[in-house]
Amino acid sequence: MTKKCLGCGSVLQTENRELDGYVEEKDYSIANLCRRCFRMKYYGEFHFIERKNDEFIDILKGVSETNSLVLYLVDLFTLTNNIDNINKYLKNDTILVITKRDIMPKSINNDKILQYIRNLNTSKNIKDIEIISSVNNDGLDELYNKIKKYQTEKLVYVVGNTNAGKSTLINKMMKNYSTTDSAITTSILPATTLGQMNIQLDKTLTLVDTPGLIDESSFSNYVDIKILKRITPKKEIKPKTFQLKVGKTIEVENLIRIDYLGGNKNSFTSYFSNDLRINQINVSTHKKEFLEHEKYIFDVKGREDIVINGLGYIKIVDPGTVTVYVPKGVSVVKRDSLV
Ligand SMILES: Nc1nc2c(ncn2[C@@H]2O[C@H](COP(=O)(O)OP(=O)(O)OP(=O)(O)O)[C@@H](O)[C@H]2O)c(=O)[nH]1
Ligand SMILES: [Mg+2]
Repeated sequence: MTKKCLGCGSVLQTENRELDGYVEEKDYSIANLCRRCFRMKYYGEFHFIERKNDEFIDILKGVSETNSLVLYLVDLFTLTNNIDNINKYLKNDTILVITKRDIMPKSINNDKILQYIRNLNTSKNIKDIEIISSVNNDGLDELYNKIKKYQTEKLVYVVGNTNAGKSTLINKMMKNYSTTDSAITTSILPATTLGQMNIQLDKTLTLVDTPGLIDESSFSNYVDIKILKRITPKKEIKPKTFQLKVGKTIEVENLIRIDYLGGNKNSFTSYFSNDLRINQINVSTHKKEFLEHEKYIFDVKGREDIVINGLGYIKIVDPGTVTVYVPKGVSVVKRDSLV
């Protein structure tokens, strides 16, 4: 009989240490974690995994053949108007769960976030929305009640992009609402969960953890683990406001840069991990490395955010023209301001 890793859901195997689920032969009979999960959990050692999204899409297709309720998790920090793209694969009733509320400033009103999402005209499958923080336990009772309200079968699938916080939520729900705990591996790395895992909360509810969709346009795919740790916010973000005249630029270390090219004196507020150094300099003195980046030009109508996928965003109050330089492959989009 095959055995699964309780951390990532991959099938345990002793043949190939390069593949998912590897354990040493001598440990197989007692192991309940693969080597990768074991090293992550007990030694904080990270190991990037290459993943193809075909697998994720196959899982969604499988889910769409059931009548189960789906929890679709979206990280508030990376919220943009393409959150609905998962619905081309799913027709199940869905609760949209916006995660990691704790890292966003309290000054952002939850009603404003809900309004932003409603304005997107998301698909009819989305029956309800809940904004949560698994870390602070915000919104979890409300989410639990909504699951009970909309649930049609025992199985409820938890899906979303990698790093959205699926496994963290399930661990927390087990802690809160079950007599047993789960210890699914969670980490800042993309693709931590590698296989489906059924986690039974009680007799009537089993949550199914799934591997996430890798968002290839996220910053997290273009940096090493050291930088990934720094760009990932751990605490409530402290926004920084700059009053800029044309010809000035804001740089976030040597990661990205935003030049102010046209408009009156304008207010820019940055929302990035507190660990990152953000400076205002003259456009003409920018660092050379930025020349390797991809360049995007935006005409801002005012009260809009420029979102750099996976890194953060800048709110711009008045109309103007900006140029944004980001590593090639990272997406940059404009949205109505969240605040
Ligand atoms: N600040 C904060 N961090 C969170 C929260 N939920 C999850 N995280 C962090 O986000 C990262 C990803 O969490 P996971 O639970 O592993 O995400 P996942 O969706 O299961 O990711 P994959 O398994 O790769 O698909 C981890 O570093 C978590 O600690 C939250 O509510 N607040
Ligand atoms: Mg996971």
